[in-house]
Amino acid sequence: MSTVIKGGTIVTADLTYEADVLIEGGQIIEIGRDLKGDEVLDAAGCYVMPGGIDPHTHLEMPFMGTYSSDDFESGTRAALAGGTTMVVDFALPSPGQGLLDALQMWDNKSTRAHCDYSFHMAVTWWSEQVFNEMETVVRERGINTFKHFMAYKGALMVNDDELFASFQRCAELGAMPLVHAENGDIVADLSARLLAEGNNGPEAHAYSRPPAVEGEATNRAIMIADMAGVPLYVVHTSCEEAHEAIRRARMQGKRVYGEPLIQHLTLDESEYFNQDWDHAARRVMSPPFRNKQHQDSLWAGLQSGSLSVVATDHCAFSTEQKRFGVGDFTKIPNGTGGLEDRMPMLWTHGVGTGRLTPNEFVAVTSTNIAKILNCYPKKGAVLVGADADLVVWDPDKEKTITASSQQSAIDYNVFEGKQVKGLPRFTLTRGRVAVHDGELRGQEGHGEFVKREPNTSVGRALSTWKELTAPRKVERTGIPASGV
Ligand code: DUC
Ligand code: ZN
Ligand code: ZN
Ligand code: ZN
Repeated sequence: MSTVIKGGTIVTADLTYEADVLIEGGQIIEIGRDLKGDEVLDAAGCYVMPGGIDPHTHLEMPFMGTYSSDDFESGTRAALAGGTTMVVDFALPSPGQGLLDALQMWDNKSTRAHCDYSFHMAVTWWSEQVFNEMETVVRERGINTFKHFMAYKGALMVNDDELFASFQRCAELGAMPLVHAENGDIVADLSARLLAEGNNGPEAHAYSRPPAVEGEATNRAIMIADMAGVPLYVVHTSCEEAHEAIRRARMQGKRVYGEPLIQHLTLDESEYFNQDWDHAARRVMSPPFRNKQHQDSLWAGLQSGSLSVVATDHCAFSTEQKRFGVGDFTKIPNGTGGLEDRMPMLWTHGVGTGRLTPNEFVAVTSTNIAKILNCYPKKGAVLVGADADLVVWDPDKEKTITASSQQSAIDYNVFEGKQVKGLPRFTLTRGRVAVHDGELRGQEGHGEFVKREPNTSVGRALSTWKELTAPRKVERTGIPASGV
């Protein structure tokens, strides 16, 4: 059976043109005028774009004494409702647990996915076992990205020696390290001090993680990656200090990528102040929301290309879970949702305001990350032979975001009451219509794991540091006698 998307305007990261798209066997088989198919999807007045890719989700993640509330079923259903057709989640070993063991757990969780998905592998501790298993993860499991937490001291955090060892291993394997860049030692110190002073509310979470904490760690990670000769992807870039480090590195020719979240682009630190406890706690995530200047910096980064990708870090906790932290902000589970709202919110606040063109929108929601993660043009493209992961986007369709109509399993939405203009008319996952005019027709278990090959550009065209500092044998005379 074939499907034709008729009468729309195709928008890719670099082209805008009118054409129909013919789909069969889950792939795009033809692009052109007046195409015919068994099933016809009317795209008049709409943009036909690559489905969104959210490279940063935490579905059913064990974290801070609980599990994030959206699993692969509700999470990918939310994704499709908002025009996202692929998610990349983090397989997270607890310290001491093997990588392959953790991966097995994520394989089991992901069987219910409605759309395609991939994993990043987290390195939460370091040992010969981790070193060895990294090779299997890359070569046999098709995972070419390794995530490192520079924060969450005493839990997930790895130190500089571990970062350096793991980054070098990534370089050998053609993999790319990712970092959660916050200085975990300083966060722990500031948190203890705030609590001791009686500052225990959710606003103290923001005080404990100022922009300098993120800027320092981002700079450090960039330098360590440079010394290891490997590219670097910085997740949830939230402030000017971190953006500045990334911008500078890129101007120096380093392959460093920054990923702002839709939450940081559109919500600011006022969410923590003059609000009731639940409102503020529901917005506790790391890094925290920032002020307007930082938001402007992130938008400028997307416009200029110094920041590459917009993600969500979707990690949803219910109000009940958030209340674990009443009386101690360090026990509020960190995380916010956004999977369903990323595309409509970015369209509304990016394209709708003139800050982004539709082509730039496609680049930062789909195509750039498909290239960075090495799954382009299977994903992130409207091309013959690509997977038919597509969104037929109606730029005139409007709604008010509200928890009562969302797909996510939690009882609130951080974007509650926000008006969006620009929503999917259809979302297709490998040719299957999963959303039609707001009506969901997802299929549990339809999602498949997307393998990603090692990256051949890794380790090349990076720093000259290795040559400059390689030990050289020095012939020296006149060495004074020791022990004088
Ligand atoms: N930040 C969050 O807010 N939640 C999940 C993990 C993270 O780094
Ligand atoms: Zn993080
Ligand atoms: Zn995260
Ligand atoms: Zn219709």
